[in-house]
Parts: sequence; structure tokens; C-alpha cells
Amino acid sequence: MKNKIAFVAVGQAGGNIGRLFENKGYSVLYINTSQEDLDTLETAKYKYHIPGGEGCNKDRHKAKQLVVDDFDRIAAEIDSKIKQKMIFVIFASGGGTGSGAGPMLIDLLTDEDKTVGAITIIPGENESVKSHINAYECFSELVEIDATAACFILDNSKGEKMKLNPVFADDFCSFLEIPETYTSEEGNIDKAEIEETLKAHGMAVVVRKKADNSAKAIDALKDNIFAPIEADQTVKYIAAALPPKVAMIDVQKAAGVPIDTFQTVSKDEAVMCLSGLSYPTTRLDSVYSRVDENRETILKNLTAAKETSLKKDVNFLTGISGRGSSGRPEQPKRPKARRDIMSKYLS
Ligand SMILES: Nc1nc2c(ncn2[C@@H]2O[C@H](COP(=O)(O)OP(=O)(O)OP(=O)(O)O)[C@@H](O)[C@H]2O)c(=O)[nH]1
Ligand SMILES: [Mg+2]
Repeated sequence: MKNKIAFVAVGQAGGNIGRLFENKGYSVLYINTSQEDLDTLETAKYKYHIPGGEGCNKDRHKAKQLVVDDFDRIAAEIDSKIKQKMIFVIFASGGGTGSGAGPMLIDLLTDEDKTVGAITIIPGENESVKSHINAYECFSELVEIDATAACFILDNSKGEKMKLNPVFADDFCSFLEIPETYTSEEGNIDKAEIEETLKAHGMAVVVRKKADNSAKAIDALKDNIFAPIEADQTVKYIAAALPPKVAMIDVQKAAGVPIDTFQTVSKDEAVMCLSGLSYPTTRLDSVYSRVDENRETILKNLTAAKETSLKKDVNFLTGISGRGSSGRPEQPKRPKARRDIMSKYLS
């Protein structure tokens, strides 16, 4: 799949996960507003520093403005380095650079006739209110993009954040490599089916677990590193390499009946990807609650500091963030669709 799928890693967390994919031989372009963050990626082949950026210290708006001002060069960089038709943009939702730039980049790149998915991260419950505000804003943008392909949502409340990265990278690569790893007279999964699974809009999860019966494989769907799957929900695709004693029908009973299944036989590990799931509303509600509980304090702080320049509040933030005047320089003329997308994120 290395000639079909590549990664654009934005911000620090994006870089941390991106480099695991690069180590496995995938093409990765790292983008950051912080040169210092990029410098930590010593062995990275393709790095791009957004000019004028000095990190965004959790300010999503700053990141968006930097992307807008430099988008022509960012797009040219991606075009020249990434030849694959499917791109996954990796970013944390709780910071500034990745959170601000991630959804917008997905929207802009999808517009460029590529299939673009997301690999993102929800902050852990112990993280700051600011991280939660950013995450909620980020997701409220992400869920509005109809054309997004699969969206993997790592949940930092599921474990130590640096430990989640290799679990995800290893499991996702095991899934991508199913066509080369497992062939069976009883059915194969080919590359087109992997792509089909990953093109499905909505949340996706990928898990890998040693399983000598169906129950163990199903456990992996409940106990994993991702934001929890909503109860009673629909699933579009299940693609799985299952050991002989794990039955797809049991997986379906647990996960819901998909539109299609792609299946092959593995040795002792179940490798499963579910896609086309709905976004994790319950988990996002808990992100919202964390902000809401601190509404009074946030209001007080914002009034005192008068620091935010966000022009548009996303639903729940109405009345929380201040509204500053723009005072931004005129943008150079860009093709209309692109300009429209950009203004949507800045207005
Ligand atoms: N799972 C995981 N989470 C991470 C990692 N690094 C940071 N995070 C989480 O990501 C959020 C912060 O995002 P960063 O990627 O550090 O921020 P950034 O995009 O560089 O943005 P700024 O530094 O604010 O400009 C927090 O919720 C962190 O807990 C990582 O390697 N893995
Ligand atoms: Mg950073």
C-alpha cells in the first residue's frame, strides 16, 4: 500500500505518529509552524516549516491564518512530495497547530481531487480546559466535512499518550499489509478492498489481537485505544483477517451488520478495521461538559486577558470567546472554491 497511501503529519503529535509510519517505509510530509518541533524529527525526509510560524501555543486561529497565508506553497509542497492518491492527515485536536490546520487542510486537499482521511487525537480527561476547547472546536469543523474519508480518533484517556502511538501505527500497518501478509483459498482481501474500507466517511477503528475464539476478537473492539464506538450504531464496512476459530458472523453481531465485509484468514491474530461509523458523540459530549463546567472561569479569564481574536465562535463557545477585529492583510486572489473553504474557517 506504500504507493497508494501517504501521510501529512501536522504539529507535534502529528510528527510523533508520522515518524512511526516513515520508519515503516511510508511517505510522510511533516508540516509545522514550529521549527523547533520539526528539528526533533532528525531523520525525517520531508519537512515543511510554515514561514513566519513560531509555534501556535494552542491558538488554533493563529495556525489557520498561517495556513491560509501560505497555502499555495503548502499545496505545492504536498504535490511535489506526495504522489499517493490517498492521504491521511495526522494531528492532535487539543493543540494549536495541528488542531487549527488539520480540518482545514483536509477540506482543502480533498478539494484537490485526492481522498483524504484523518488520524486525530482527543485529549485525555486530565488535560487542560484549553485543550478541550480546542478539541471541541476542531471536531465541530471536522464533522462538517462531508468528503472526508476514514477518521481514526485516538483517545488519550485510554492510556499514556506516547504508548498509544506505536499501538496505532503497528495495528494500522498490519491492516494495510493484509493483502501481502495473508492469502487464503477461503477468500482474500485485496488492495482495492483496503482502499474501499478506508474511503468510507465517518469514524474508523483498527484493532489487532491474538484470538483463538470470537469473544477475544470482539473484546478488542470494546477495549482499544480509540474513542468509544457509539452503542447501537451502523457500520459501513468490516474488513478483517480472522484466525480460523473467529467467525465473522460473531464480529457482526457485536459490531452491527455492515454494508459489506471483506475477509481473509489469518494465523492467530485478528486484524480488523471497522469504517463508516458515526462520530463518537458521547465522548465528544464529555469534552463539551469539561468546557461547560469551567465556563465561568473561562469567561472571567478571557475578559481579563482580552486575548482571543477568534471571529466566529463554534456553537457552544458562543459567549465564551471574545471577538476581536480582523485587521488582516488582503489575501492574494486564489481559485474561488479554495478561497471559499479558507474563509469558512476564518470567518
Ligand atoms: N497520543 C498522543 N497525543 C499527543 C502526542 N503529543 C501530543 N499529544 C496531545 O496532543 C495535544 C497537543 O497537541 P500538539 O500536537 O502538541 O500541538 P501542536 O499541534 O504542535 O500545536 P501547538 O504546539 O499548540 O502549536 C494534547 O492533547 C496532547 O496530549 C503524541 O505523541 N501522542
Ligand atoms: Mg507544537
